[in-house]
Amino acid sequence: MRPALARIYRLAGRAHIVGITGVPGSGKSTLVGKLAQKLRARSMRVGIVAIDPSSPYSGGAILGDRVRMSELATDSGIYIRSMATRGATGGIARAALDAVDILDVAGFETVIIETVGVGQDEVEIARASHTTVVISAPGLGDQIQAIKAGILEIADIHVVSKCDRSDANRTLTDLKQMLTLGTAGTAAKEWITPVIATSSVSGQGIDELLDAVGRHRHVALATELGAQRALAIAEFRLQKTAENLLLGRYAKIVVENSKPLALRLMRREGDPYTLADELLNSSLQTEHEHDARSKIA
Ligand SMILES: Nc1nc2c(ncn2[C@@H]2O[C@H](COP(=O)(O)OP(=O)(O)O)[C@@H](O)[C@H]2O)c(=O)[nH]1
Ligand SMILES: [Mg+2]
Repeated sequence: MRPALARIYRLAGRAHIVGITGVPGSGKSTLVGKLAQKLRARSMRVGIVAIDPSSPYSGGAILGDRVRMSELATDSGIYIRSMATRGATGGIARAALDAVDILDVAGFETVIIETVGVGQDEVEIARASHTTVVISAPGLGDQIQAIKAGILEIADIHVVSKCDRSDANRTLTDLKQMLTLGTAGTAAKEWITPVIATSSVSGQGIDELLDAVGRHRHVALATELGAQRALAIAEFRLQKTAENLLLGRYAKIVVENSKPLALRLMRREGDPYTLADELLNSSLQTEHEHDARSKIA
């Protein structure tokens, strides 16, 4: 598996990776469905990685009516991968990033990642995508949810969804107000973060959103801002993979070595910090010995 993924990574790098985030129920999956539909109509191939086990993507249900569903079943221009997996330490799993590479290499021009909408993956998505879309929705509490989640700043594009609802205007005004308060004077000149009102029911704003995504793609590919982002993405990928390898290597050994130390901890012969240090040191030692032995063998 690893050699294959390694080769895939080196071949990847052509797709435009778009992250979609927002709290559960904000309309991410529905919007992704609409975007995918539009992109298909423009003959673009779309890959979707949904890091959300509850996404209603199975069986092609994503694009609405039955006729569409049967069309989709034979449409090789769209591929949807739902992954229930999350990273061992929360956040976006390494496997999700690998899945994006695979779709990239398979020739999908756009790969959309839909996040779960809770926890660490919300912040991480900005370091896994070229373009991050943050969704705020009316009817989910009277505050802009993105503020609470700490993801207001990660948006390249803001969306206020469900604009067919009468309370959406309030959300739109609140969001715009928050943005003028927060980012005065700090905006990069290459890109001004737009705020787009959409409705997956009426179709309002979907074209506008796609255009903004397209314009931001250009920023991501052809500007200094984009180059900085690309480096941040690579850094994240490296850290994520290292973290994964680290856990994979030590998890078992740590478990094996922990019993005697736990006994000492229970008897209060040591404190958690000192003993945890000892556990890590002895595990590293064991790992080195394993390594040395496998090199001799
Ligand atoms: N009125 C309205 N409801 C929507 C819209 N988009 C999604 N919804 C509803 O909002 C709920 C959550 O949608 P979903 O796409 O699953 O949100 P997610 O959890 O963010 O992926 C569902 O009941 C949708 O039918 C919209 O544009 N207008
Ligand atoms: Mg969803």
